[in-house]
Amino acid sequence: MKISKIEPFILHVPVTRGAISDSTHDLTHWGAPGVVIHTDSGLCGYGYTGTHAHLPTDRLIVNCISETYGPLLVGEEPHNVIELWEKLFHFPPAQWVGRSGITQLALSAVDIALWDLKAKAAGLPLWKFLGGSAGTKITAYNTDGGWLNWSSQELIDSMRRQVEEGYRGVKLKVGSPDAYRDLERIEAVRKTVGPRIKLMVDANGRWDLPTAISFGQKLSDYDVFWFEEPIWYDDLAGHAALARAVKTPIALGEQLYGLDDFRDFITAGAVHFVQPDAVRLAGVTEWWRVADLALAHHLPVVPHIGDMMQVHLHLAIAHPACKLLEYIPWLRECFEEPATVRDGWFIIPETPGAGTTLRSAALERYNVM
Ligand code: 0YR
Ligand code: MG
Repeated sequence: MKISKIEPFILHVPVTRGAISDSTHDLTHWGAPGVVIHTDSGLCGYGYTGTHAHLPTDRLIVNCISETYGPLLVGEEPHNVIELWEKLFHFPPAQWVGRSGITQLALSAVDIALWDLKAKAAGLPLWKFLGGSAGTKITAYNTDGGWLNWSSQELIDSMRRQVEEGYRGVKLKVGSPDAYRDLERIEAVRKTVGPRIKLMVDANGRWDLPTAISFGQKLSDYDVFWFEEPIWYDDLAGHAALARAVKTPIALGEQLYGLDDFRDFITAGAVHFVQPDAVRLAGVTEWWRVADLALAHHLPVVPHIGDMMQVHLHLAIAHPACKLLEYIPWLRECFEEPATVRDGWFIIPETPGAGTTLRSAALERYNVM
């Protein structure tokens, strides 16, 4: 099998109820810049990354895919994923400007498309190709019910609905200018969902260390399961200090771009729930290395799902460090086999590949290229 053509796309898909906010971002659409990798066998691999649907920035990503990586891929044997990953990651002109950010997001899309192809060529869903078993139970926790721009009443109504639907975990966005507002919302949500539901809070990197420490010390009053991205993403020493100062475990990883970053945070004791995202840290290849690293430190892996669950569901089923996976349904209608939750558990996908194959109707409707 040889790669014959690289076909980029950019999807912009509306989010829940028109607009959502966390402490740092306001979104109306989720972006999926990505690539279809065609082969001379007729098989196609699909891979994409996840963005806040800003077209000029998304164009930088697909430009990197098609102009920089494309010529390095055409004519190659797509089964050689690790070798191709190394070739792209270490391509000197790209490495000079990259190693994180846009080049990593572009490499993620390519790597995922290659794994999708590899699993399709084997006729297996990726989780099975990677050695996972069909009896694996992956619990869903819902992030799409706790946005910061919603009123307290909207928040409580949506949290109640999620518990009725069977979710065993819910995430609430915090990081408001007034931390007391966040504490009141946490108290109201804990009252609504009862004592048995996992309640996570996520500040999306907004606070400074003193605010995070004083806020973080109150979280155990509400049995908060984890405190996510409390302070600036790259502040390793700050996270380590916070982890020593508060009882609630720290979760992070969606803004880290590679194995070296995760090694430093993990060995510094600055993270407890490890949240690698395969669409942000250079694909399945790098994600698996990070998950193994976490496993070696006996830390749970709970992927951030910039892909809106598809490939991460396969990875979560296959990797022994994963038991819990985030749920956000924004892209569901785009896929041939969308990730689905029933009674709070993810259904095990059956279709060969990485779960990334797009419906042609979705490509027609949402492609903004
Ligand atoms: C919206 N999940 C997150 C969304 C999400 C963000 O900006 O991207 O909330 O990535 O933090 O845990
Ligand atoms: Mg987060």
